Amino acid sequence: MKKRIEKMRGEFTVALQAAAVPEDAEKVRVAFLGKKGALTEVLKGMKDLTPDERREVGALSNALKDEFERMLATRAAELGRGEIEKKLAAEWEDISWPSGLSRGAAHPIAVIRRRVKEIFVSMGFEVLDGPEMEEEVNNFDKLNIPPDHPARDAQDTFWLDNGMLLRTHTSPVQVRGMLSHTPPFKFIAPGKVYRNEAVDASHEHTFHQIEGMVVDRNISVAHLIYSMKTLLTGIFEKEVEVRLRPGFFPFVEPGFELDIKCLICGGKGCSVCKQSGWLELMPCGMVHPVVLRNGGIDTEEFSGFAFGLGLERLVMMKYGIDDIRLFHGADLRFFTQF
Ligand code: 2NL
Repeated sequence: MKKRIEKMRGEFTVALQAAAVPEDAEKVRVAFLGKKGALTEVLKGMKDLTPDERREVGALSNALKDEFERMLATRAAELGRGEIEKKLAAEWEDISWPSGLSRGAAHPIAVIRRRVKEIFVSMGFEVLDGPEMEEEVNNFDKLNIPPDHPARDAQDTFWLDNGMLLRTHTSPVQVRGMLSHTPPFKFIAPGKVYRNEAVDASHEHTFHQIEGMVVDRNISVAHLIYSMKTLLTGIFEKEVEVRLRPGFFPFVEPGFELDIKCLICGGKGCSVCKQSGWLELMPCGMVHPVVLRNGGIDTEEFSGFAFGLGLERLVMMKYGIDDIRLFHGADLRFFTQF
């Protein structure tokens, strides 16, 4: 009987080592320690032994039972861990491995818009917002744009079925600003604007403007030039030379075209500035008294300047981009440069 018990240890060890999953280990437990298990059968046979033999075999088999249980627990833990490791291995991801997805980047228009806003806010300007679907009065009439002006044509303006339009500039935001503020005030109106235009390298149907306006006592062209130079120095990160030429817009008088010294050749003349040494950057001027009065402002006491900045144009100059259509494109090689 002792021999039989000793032999069982070997059989048990071999069977347990062969177990591959926790369920196999359980089968081994049943085969040896279960109700009809091998060791249980041995213990059942003890009744035929002498008391001395019974004591010896009893101690031996109890010790073996304890040993089997310890081995079972150890093996079950090993197999259980193995299961978890297998699962983990299947789910494993190397978080340091480049995923192939780029982190994305801010759109160049957004980068420069943020910078322009920062510069104006630092000069005490308020940032205004307004609707993209507008009334004809706010987009044209109040701005002193005559009823027969070609800009009102369906070829230039997107008219909507409800009689309204998609704003063609951010000026209506400033009209609303004049009516909701009491002077003195200074604000900018950044936003998307729409023109019914054929798209080419320098024209888009949807583009971005930042218009601005200052109304106070004794505002002159000098304030306009100072503010624009502050803006441009901030954007181009160097001293820029500006000049004003006369320009006509119904909402300003006098009106100007503001040019900057060519950023490429420094004024010597190159292909970018078409040998003139200057780049046309933005229209601006002193707010027309009719427009001020339409905005509820007393022109005896107040005057103001205003400007209209095309963001695409500014960004193209800053980064040397030669096709406006790239901004609406999907070429990531373009967008990840800024
Ligand atoms: C443009 C327009 C300019 C303005 C816009 C303005 C607005 C009001 C009164 C007076 Cl409410 N002026 N805006 C002034 C000068 C030029 O430009 O289409 N720029 C790209």
